[in-house]
Amino acid sequence: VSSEKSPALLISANTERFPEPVFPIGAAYLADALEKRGHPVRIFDAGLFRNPQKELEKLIEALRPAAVGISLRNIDNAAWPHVRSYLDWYRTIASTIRRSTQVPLIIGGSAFSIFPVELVDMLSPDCGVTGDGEAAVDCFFNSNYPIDPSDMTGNPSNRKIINGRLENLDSVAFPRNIGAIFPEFGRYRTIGIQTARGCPRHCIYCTYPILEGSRLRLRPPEAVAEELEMLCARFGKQEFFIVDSLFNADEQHMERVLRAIIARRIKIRFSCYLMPRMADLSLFGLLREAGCIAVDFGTDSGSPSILHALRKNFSVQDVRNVSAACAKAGIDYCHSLLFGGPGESVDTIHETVALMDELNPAAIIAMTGIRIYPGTPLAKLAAADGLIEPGTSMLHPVFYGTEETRQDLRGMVATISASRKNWFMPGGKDWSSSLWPRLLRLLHRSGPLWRALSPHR
Ligand code: B12
Ligand code: SF4
Repeated sequence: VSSEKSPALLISANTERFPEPVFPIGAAYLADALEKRGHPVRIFDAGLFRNPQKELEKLIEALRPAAVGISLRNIDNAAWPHVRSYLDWYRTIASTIRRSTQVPLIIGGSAFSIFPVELVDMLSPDCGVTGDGEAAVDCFFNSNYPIDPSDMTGNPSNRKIINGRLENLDSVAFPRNIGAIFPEFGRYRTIGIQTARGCPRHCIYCTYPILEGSRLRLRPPEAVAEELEMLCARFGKQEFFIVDSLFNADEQHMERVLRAIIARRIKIRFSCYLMPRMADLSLFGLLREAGCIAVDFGTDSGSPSILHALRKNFSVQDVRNVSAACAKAGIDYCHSLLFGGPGESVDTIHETVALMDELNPAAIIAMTGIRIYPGTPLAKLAAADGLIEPGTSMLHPVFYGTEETRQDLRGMVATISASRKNWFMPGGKDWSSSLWPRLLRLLHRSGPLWRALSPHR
């Protein structure tokens, strides 16, 4: 098959609409890497169609792709107790592709990186890539792609798995011809942008070091600013989400990116995730100057003992300092909380509530029940505590603690939340068919949804 004529088809399988549809940035970066290797690409985003299966069949028929890649972002919504798993849909997509074409099928994405063996077993691709997809694009067009022999042990599914890891991120780029390769690009108002990968911390429940590695790898700040300028000038995009696990994981890098944006005088608005600790609090002013309108702090708890148990590297005083600095800079902020970790009690919940009442942020996103992922310290702890059987698959979501403890916690957090206007519980109801988030988005077009929900507005 001539790859000149037949493109690789990259499918973003994500159809989740809560809190809102997210731009398929993984597929976009991968598309750029494929194009740089001389392979034309077409991106199909299942989340944008009423009947994605039918649209996909039509597209494969019309396009006759030379290879098909599926990007698997979420396994489930991780929101106990209204958990929604997307696995049935992924099976449907994979079988639709297999019925429609004989070309190689490659899978990747964060869901795949967390559960590679299980998803190879379930979806039977020709190959699966964990980590950085850009590092393994050759597997799309080379069936003899050398698979790391260290993986040739145990389950035969391992033999189809490639571990993609870029040494540095200099080659990572947003495709400049995105409008041509992704005709629906115009339908996204907020575009994701990445400035770094990796997290050197080891918070007990977190998958990020598994997904992106423990070494922080930074994109050149100039490349990030240039990309934003290009998206602004060429496509009229003005709203962005910096998808880094923590934009301030390296404060100096964040500062360089912000200064590069400011120097280009680009008129953009963006939001990001920050760790609630900043050595240089004046950076909040710089964030605002560069266009930051909303920050989501991964705070988890207001109890020192829980922060310690979760292995967070900040203190309650740090949380106070960043909240004050954020407010002073005129940036809306929310604190994301995780109730139900090891050691959580009525007292620790009260400590957290007292801190949140004191800070009174624009929004508080409260999750009860921490999802356990394989390879994390929490998985080891849960096994040692007898909460999960050794060898239990966590593909179907498993949450820390007994069902009874979680129900009690949820009751408590629901009562707290009901009497406070800025508290939201994503697991509090099944949002899948709710029109409410969409209506809210129509009324408030800028920034993350929690900002639109905030009573402060
Ligand atoms: C930023 C982010 C958000 C933002 C997104 C904002 C935006 N506008 O983009 C917000 C806050 C909205 C969000 C929401 C949610 N998120 Co989120 N999010 C992330 C985060 C931190 C980064 C995602 C990202 O953009 N990465 C950058 C891109 C470039 O990476 P990537 O997509 O993984 O792609 C790379 C590789 O995976 C690979 N690749 C990707 N596709 C393919 C395809 C092929 C064929 C190949 C070979 C390779 C490949 O190559 C790419 C380039 O290297 C990840 C954690 C993480 N570090 O990955 C969680 C993460 C994806 N989110 C997760 C979850 C659960 C959610 C929510 C369901 C939470 C909730 N209950 O509300 C929602 C779902 C929203 C939706 N509609 O889908 C989970 C998914 C795991 C799971 N349990 O299923 C993750 C992994 C975090 C975690 N807990 O581990 N999220
Ligand atoms: S929770 Fe945040 S700081 Fe902790 S390991 Fe994950 S990404 Fe890093």
